[in-house]
Amino acid sequence: MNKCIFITGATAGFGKACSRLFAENGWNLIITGRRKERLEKLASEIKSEYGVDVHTLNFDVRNQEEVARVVSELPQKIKDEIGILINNAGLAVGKGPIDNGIIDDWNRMIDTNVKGLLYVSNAVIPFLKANKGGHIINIASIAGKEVYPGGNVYCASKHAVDALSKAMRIDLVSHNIKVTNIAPGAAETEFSVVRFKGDQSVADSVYDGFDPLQAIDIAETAYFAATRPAHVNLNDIVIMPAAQASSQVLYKG
Ligand code: NDP
Ligand code: 8X3
Repeated sequence: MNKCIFITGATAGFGKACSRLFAENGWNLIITGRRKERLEKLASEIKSEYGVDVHTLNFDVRNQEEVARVVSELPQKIKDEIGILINNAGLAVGKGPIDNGIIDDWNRMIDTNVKGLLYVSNAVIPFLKANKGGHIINIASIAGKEVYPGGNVYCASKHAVDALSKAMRIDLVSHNIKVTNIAPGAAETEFSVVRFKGDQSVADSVYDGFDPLQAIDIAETAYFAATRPAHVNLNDIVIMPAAQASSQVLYKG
């Protein structure tokens, strides 16, 4: 397996934790996100802490032309080393009944979580094929397995990710490309601050009274999946806080 990993959404949360963990284990990185300053700060920290190569790509996954152009401009030497793609960039925007839905919120979720994942995959898969194999790890959600009140469009977008993981596995098996779907429950990242549009107290209340997952838990899961022997693939991993029995059942003592 080539030791360069392409991680979307590395400026925060799961993507940032994956970047650090893979680098700590000797992987060169291509890390992406819209917030350029954060990306470059992370790259420089990782380079000095772990001595690996880090390439930053600054794009919005919703912009197909930009995704295709920026990825195609990577130096050939780096393209030749890509072995893993983690499709992580994503978000929820708002939570409430569908009849009060805000069209712009719906578009942001579908354009980012579904179309963005497709655009990045479309740009990167040719390199995995050229490199005679690889691994795609899609970050889905418990919201892609279940539907909960007010989750409508976010849940639909993550059900789409779940379906795309299955479809990619079928379509790419003959190219020696593994596909793993990771479906986390509640994890404390910037996810809820984004979902509740900057309202920190509502975001904090999501995690009150129980121990949520942390970004490192997802990074360790992705790393475990990525480091199985060549003949083994983990197709689908649901990872939940111990206190969360389902998307709606959270035990808060
Ligand atoms: P964070 O908000 O902490 O991180 C999200 C990352 O996605 C950021 O790096 C952000 O970068 C990037 N991103 C968002 N929109 C875009 C865009 N349009 N273009 C490029 N990058 C984008 O959230 P998490 O780490 O929690 O979320 C990561 C993934 O995990 C998401 O797909 C989310 O749906 C999923 N997930 C999260 C769970 C949770 O409870 N936290 C549970 C289950 C799944 P930037 O803003 O700099 O572009
Ligand atoms: C994020 C987890 O339960 O808020 O995907 O949908 S949840």
